[in-house]
Amino acid sequence: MTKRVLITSALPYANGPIHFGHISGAYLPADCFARYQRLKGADVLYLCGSDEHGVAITLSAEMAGRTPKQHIDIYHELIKDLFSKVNISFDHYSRTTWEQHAETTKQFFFDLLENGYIEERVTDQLFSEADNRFLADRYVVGTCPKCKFEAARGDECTSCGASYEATDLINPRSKLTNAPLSKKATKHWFLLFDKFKEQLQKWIKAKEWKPNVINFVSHYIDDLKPRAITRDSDWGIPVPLDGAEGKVFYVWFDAPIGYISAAKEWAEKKGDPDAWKPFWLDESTKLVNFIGKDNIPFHAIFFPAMVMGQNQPYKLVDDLPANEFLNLEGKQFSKSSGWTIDLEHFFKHFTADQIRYTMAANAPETSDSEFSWKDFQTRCNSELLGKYGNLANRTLTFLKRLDSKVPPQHELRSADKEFLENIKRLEGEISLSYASYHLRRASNLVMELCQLGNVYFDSKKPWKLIKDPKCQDELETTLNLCLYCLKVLALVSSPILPEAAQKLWVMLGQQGELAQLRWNTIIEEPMEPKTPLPQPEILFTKIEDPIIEEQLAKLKELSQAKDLPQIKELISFEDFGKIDLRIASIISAEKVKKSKKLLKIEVDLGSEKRTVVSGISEHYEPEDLVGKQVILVANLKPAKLMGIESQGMILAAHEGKMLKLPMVEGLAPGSSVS
Ligand code: B3M
Ligand code: ZN
Repeated sequence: MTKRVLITSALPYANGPIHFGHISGAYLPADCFARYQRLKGADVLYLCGSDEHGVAITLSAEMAGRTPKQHIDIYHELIKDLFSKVNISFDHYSRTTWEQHAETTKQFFFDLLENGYIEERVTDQLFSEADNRFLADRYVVGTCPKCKFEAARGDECTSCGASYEATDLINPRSKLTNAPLSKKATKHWFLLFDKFKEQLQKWIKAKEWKPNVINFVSHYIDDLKPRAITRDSDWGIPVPLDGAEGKVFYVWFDAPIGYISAAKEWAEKKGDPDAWKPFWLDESTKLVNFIGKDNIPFHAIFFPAMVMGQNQPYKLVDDLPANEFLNLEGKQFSKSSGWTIDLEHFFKHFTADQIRYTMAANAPETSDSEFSWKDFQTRCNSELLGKYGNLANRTLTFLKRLDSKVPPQHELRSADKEFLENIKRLEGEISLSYASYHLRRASNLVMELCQLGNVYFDSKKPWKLIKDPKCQDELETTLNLCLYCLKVLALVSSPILPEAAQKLWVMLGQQGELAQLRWNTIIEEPMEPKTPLPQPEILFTKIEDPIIEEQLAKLKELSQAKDLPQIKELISFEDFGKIDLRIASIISAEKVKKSKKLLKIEVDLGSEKRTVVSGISEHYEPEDLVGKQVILVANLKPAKLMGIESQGMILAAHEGKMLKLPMVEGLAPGSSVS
């Protein structure tokens, strides 16, 4: 019986462009696994789609001056396009705004309701009278309840790191309009996740996942509480009950159901509306969710609980390969700060295979890993071109001297037998690595296979054998085996390098699409003598230094330009005149106890002395400041910081994490600055 495998990659939010950092975690590994399983003859369904609901989307859309629909349409297309450029072989790419997805989601909710897992509760949320709507925490700013920082976010404080509910903020305001917010009671539906504790624990115990995942998940299950699965919003799937106007499902309630809807849409598109059922409803299917590590709780706990509460026997996840992150040149990819790769530019100069191989070789399987341009160049030049391309090129070019036909195999010598055994061994290890989600290992072993072929070719010295008529048999055997090695190479590398592998396949005189054939058949069949070999083509091109230098310069330039904050709105001269800036001489400075950042500073303002608390402790030693003259905002309302009243603010200049105080020399304290 053929094995059925359902593979999913996390549904990316259609809320901004995605980058190689995303691709390397949940998409490339899933794609290689899907390609491998297809070659192995499994019945594979590989699904993904855009995650198009949620507050993050409405907020970004509003900030960009678009409707949510316009916003997701833009990013859905952009993301889909990147996936196709990188040759991700989804069987279907859906979106959660597909109308039937709403039906599947509602059915999930009704089953949970019917089975007693849903409860209605009333809680306080922040409400904007001005806009006549409830605001989710991402829309809210206010004063941190802990450190009193005035621009704290709705869910956590960027100054002291505290996390809290938006309703705990002092003076909560709308992030969009600055309108004040007040608490108002609102009704929501809670999923009683705690009711699934035992069932989840039992289920997770039987899994052979990484110990750290099991451990993390078990602790999480112990603490399960009811959670609201609805929100006040007009963007999302409406809650299908009377009295639920203005309520939609929380994005993490509907998103994973998107995996099921995607299968339904796939089935519908291919004209066989029930084709999704064996994948989702048959226990013998293997379900593998590829995700980033930050999505573990949703896939290992919340969604499985939702599935356990259904009347239909949907599959629970079998394997959950959760990857870490890929960084760029030592820092996280970040579109907003320009620390990223311009993809349009990338695909003008480089190929999908080159980036796929580099990401596979650096797959962030056990810890965060790194993309660097230098490493990319080395991988492409020394490995893809120098080992893979070289073996293909030298073998096939040499064969022109034998009429470009596959020569026959004669009696095998011990070196030949050893070569074949090593090919077999590597093929087995590569197969196992793909099957167990060890992409990094698979790509290393592929290079080992290239080296094995190159070493064999070198040791056999066909350029000498060809000169000696007595060595004809040995020559033919050598080249026949080199061709077989290349055929195996094309096969085992094809999940990572689909384009190069197919090209090589054709160059070896093989018929059809490699991706449509079967792994075991290819391995078992020796090279057929007399097969004509077409003119060899270039598999990989060399990446020259200047082009890498250009990339590095571009990265630097983009990130520097982006690091500077935007110039604020224009103000009138009158507005500016309200700020009273003065020269202040520092009399003394000391660290504020229990604070990493704050210094307590006494200054002389000529007419009076002031105490100022300043967040510069990580940049200046107190003793170095004494006697220095700085600029003080002298008419700022006093504020309490760590229990000390700060009577003014010292001006500081920032560049990224760097901070410097603008200083003057030799002016009388209290002199005005304008
Ligand atoms: N969109 C979060 C993310 O992209 C979320 C994944 C949904 S998977 C069902 O990280
Ligand atoms: Zn704080």
